Amino acid sequence: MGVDEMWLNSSKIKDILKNEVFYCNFDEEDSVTLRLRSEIVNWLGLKLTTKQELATIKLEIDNKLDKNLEAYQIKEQQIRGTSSKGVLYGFYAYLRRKLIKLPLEETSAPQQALRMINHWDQVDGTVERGYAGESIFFGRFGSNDNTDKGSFEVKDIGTDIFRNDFTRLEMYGRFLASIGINAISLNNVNVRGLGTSLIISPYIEKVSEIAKIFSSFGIKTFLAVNWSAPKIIGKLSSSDPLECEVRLWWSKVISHIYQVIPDFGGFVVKADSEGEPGPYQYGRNHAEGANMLAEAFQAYQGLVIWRTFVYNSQTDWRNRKNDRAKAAYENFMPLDGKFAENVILQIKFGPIDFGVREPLMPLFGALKKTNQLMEFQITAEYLGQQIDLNYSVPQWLSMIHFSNYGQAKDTVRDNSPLPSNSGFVAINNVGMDENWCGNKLAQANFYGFGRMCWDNNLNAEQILDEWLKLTFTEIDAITQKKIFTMLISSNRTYELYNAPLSVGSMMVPHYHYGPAVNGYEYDRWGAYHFADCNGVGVDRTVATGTGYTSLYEPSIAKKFESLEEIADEDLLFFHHVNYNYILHNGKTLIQTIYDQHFEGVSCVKNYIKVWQSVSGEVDEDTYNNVAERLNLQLCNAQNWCDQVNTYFYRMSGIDDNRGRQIYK
Ligand code: GCW
Repeated sequence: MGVDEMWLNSSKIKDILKNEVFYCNFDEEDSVTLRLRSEIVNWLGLKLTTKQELATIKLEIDNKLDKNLEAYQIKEQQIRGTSSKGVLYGFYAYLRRKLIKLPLEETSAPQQALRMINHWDQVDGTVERGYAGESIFFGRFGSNDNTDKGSFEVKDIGTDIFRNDFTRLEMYGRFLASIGINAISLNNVNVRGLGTSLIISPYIEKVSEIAKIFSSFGIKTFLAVNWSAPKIIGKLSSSDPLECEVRLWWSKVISHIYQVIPDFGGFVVKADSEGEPGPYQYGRNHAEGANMLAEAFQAYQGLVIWRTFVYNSQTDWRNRKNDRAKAAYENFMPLDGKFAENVILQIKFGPIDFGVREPLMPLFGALKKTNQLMEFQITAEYLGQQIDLNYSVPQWLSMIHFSNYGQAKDTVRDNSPLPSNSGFVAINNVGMDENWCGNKLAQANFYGFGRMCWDNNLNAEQILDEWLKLTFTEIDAITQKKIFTMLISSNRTYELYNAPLSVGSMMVPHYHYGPAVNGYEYDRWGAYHFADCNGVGVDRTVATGTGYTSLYEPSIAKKFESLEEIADEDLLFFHHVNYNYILHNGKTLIQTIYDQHFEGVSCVKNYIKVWQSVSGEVDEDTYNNVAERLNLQLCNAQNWCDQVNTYFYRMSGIDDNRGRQIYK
């Protein structure tokens, strides 16, 4: 099997496109050239002139169409755009609509200005939290071990850290453009070893080759930086953002980057987080840190994307008043309005860390004077790592549509003072695996992320239906429905056996796959469940707990605070209750824990049966790939069920009222 091209892989499209490199030429301001062979144009049914083998098609750009410079209109077999990028998106929309047989008429503009992908790829070729093979950018090609991730010492071995597989990157760029992505950062936010030097020569010149490819698909390239770079690679004595020589060093580095990559996007910064250096080391706050970089970027319209994942990862578990969920809010809310216009805060959707159920991070809605990006994780670090089925779009959309401090139609965009500097960002799930994502069905998440950035009024069902029709063009409606049913329920299924009623954090430390009920309980990371013989859950109420509920708008705070009003599935994130506590579902807490875990296992058994019934209907590679992973998922679900149920039986001494197998 050759490299799969995600939704652009179906034989129908492939026959037409025959691996043709087709891209937009953005050189001319007011027109765009799509290089397409004549048979493609004929198949598309576009009214365009063609020339022998290769057709050069001039498409009209209409700036009056919409103020949004990425909008398109498909009408009377013409694609028009408010800019060349609009035409590019219009082209893919046309292709999509044609394949799923929708009317070839549409006017559309993206809802989110920034639609960004973060790679956590490292210069030694590994990918932090990557479950689909090695990095598509970097590899260990040098004769010596070119990085030492544990130390900040830089060993210079030249530029053979790059993979130079530009065919693959072209495919990737095409896929990204086809789902509307317009920004990408290439390297892990934990920037270590040689990775620190990507921003300077000779590495930045190689980055520019990659950036050129992405540029041709309308995508801006960003790099993650190490806050201490002035000390580490600049050999300065300090990285204090208020020191003149530090500011000068950064502005020189940034000005050089723009000489090499004129359309460079900017930096992504993880500072003062999980051991990474940051402005706190010098007694400066995050606004002082970010604004220092922003100033250097101003002349080039570059951006500083500053992450808010800042919490004390050295917590004393003995002190029940500590609450990691409050950390980002406490660090950043006092700085609202203090960030420069070209700074954007990148904020994880929930207050802990991409769990299968978390409430919305309370900074959303509360921040009104700071540009924002909502951060998602497509790579399923805590959600089954692309072994277990987990179509996460339903969960993401519920975060986007949760309204805190109401009114805003679009929480992120409408609360950002400069809406063009706001949007959604996600950690991607691709690597060198032939199907990019490890699990073929995990492509749905990547596709879905792009689509929800473009239009978050689409619902999870629509997006999934679209993806299935585009990806499995050959299968019949019944088979499609079967796969649909598996995927649409998969996030909930994972939740059933992973985290009882949103308690979270019962997974194997560091790896985050499989159960270890007390794995984090007596550790420094601030992720606890506080189970004892009387009950379980984290009391985050104002009345008796950490007071986290008060960070929300009063009507929401009241709902979370109150046992009568809180939804069952949110219960243990906010309250510590005893095992005989009766939930809204009419059952006790302990019985609900047992029932959910058994139900989770039985859902996975059912997925296996359904998948067996599609054998012969989907292609063999996909069939085997998913079948193998479903079997692993069943072991995982069973393991969770057995360990969690046994643990709570031993804690509570209460039997399952249906007498099912619980190991005692
Ligand atoms: O979820 C945690 C991950 C880390 C990651 C960190 C972050 C890149 O376990 O691997 O580091 O989040 O988001 O910075």
